[in-house]
Amino acid sequence: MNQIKCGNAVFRFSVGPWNMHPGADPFGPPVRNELDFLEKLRLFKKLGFGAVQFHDDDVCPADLSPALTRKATRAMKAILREHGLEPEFVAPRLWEDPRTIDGGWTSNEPKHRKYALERSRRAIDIANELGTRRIVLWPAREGTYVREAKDPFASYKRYLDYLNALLDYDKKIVILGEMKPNEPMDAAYLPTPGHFLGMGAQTKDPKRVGILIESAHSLLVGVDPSDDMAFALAAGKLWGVHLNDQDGLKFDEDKAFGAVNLRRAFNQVWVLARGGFGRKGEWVGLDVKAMRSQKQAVAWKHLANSLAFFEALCGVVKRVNEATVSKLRDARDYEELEAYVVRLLMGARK
Ligand code: XLS
Ligand code: MG
Repeated sequence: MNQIKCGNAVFRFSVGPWNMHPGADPFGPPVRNELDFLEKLRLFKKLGFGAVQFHDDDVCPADLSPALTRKATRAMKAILREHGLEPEFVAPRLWEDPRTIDGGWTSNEPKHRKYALERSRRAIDIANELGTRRIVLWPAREGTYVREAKDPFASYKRYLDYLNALLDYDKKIVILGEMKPNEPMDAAYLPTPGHFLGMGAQTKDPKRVGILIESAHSLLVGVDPSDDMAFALAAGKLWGVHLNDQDGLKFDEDKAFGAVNLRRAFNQVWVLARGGFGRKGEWVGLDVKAMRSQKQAVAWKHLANSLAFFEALCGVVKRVNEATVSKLRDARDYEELEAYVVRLLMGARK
């Protein structure tokens, strides 16, 4: 299960340590113990993952000196090697610190913007030491609760300056924007992958600016995730995915991939397979959370199930007869095309 060949694609899987979490939500405290990090790594390996996604402070606390950060990062690198896992990316976690209450690089407060930039540079140092070029930006608080709180022109300029500053800091890193339209803020600047690529094109090095698409984030915009993925793939910009599922326009649920809408999940796998995802070393990442009601001993099943559903959908993708699809498209018999796909999902062999 470590690798699946499907269509033009080679799928290998990654996961973040926050995907095994103790179940706290805005309305209640943790209900499970935080698992020891090494236990998580053993479990990830056992389930078939090949890489780990990191926030900077998943590697070591954010306030360590540069020397201690380097030491801790080297230790983490050794641990990963021992467990047979690779680092996929590092993402600066800019949304939990008191200095980023009102955002990092779009904060109105200059000293807070400075902190956000310094911490992001440090995340790049960690990525280098760990051995990955990928920096993921999930711009959690780069937006507003009320429109008038920040000057949008100033915010867009700060956004661009920030991206340029990161690209300048290290000429080898690539930036993957993971856009989400809302939550925690009411409205994020650059709510979609298209917005981010639009700004990426204005940076000093557009070829190092790409996209990580999370299924639930597309759904929160009301857009089909497979279309977002195809859009980025067609532009050569899909450098990461966070597969999960989402039941309508609510909070970001991070449900197991395929658990809500199998056909929607199928379309994502089909697009990734046709688009040759993974052939340049991209990882199929999960970003899923166990339900709060899940007991400790089985709070890993959301990961196992997501992988199993993905693998089963690869099986469905392999059974798609492209000639049948073309014929039905040519005849404009979309009812039959829909029925064909639904029958495949219900187990039909052809
Ligand atoms: C939150 C995001 C987050 C990122 C990593 O909605 O999905 O978990 O993937 O910073
Ligand atoms: Mg995510």
